[in-house]
Amino acid sequence: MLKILVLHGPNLNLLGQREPGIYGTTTLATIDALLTQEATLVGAEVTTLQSNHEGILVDGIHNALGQCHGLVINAGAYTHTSVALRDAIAAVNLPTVEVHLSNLYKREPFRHHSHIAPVALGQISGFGADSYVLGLHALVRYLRAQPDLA
Ligand code: DHK
Repeated sequence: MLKILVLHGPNLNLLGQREPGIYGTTTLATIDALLTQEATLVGAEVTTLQSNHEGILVDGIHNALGQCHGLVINAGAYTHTSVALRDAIAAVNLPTVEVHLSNLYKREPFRHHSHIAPVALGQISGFGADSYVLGLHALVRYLRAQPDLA
């Protein structure tokens, strides 16, 4: 069974009511339920962690070592600021897919740079809640292609 940790960064707990024109109306609980359901369909198990605190997200990444096969992360605004999250992902060396609800490249220039992207397998941005589902599937497909996990 593939085990995946899904991390949600700051302000994503407010999904559903937060700037719905940008982030949509789907709540975080609905996204987590959707991911749990999708994971089951592909023989994976998802654990989720949302925090508004950088250090808690760093701890979550560290705790995934030896427990999870890969990470899906929407680091929220920390995407653009956090060397600590980037270093945590590099340190555990777990395959990681970066996801965003909005299309970062259609938005303000400060959102165009990601500290996570250089340590991620790839990035999915702009498909709303589906970005998470696509990210989960991309990660599972990547992991299944690894000879030791197939
Ligand atoms: C979520 C946030 O909270 C923003 O800070 C990012 C991202 C974009 C998203 O689209 O999911 O800039």
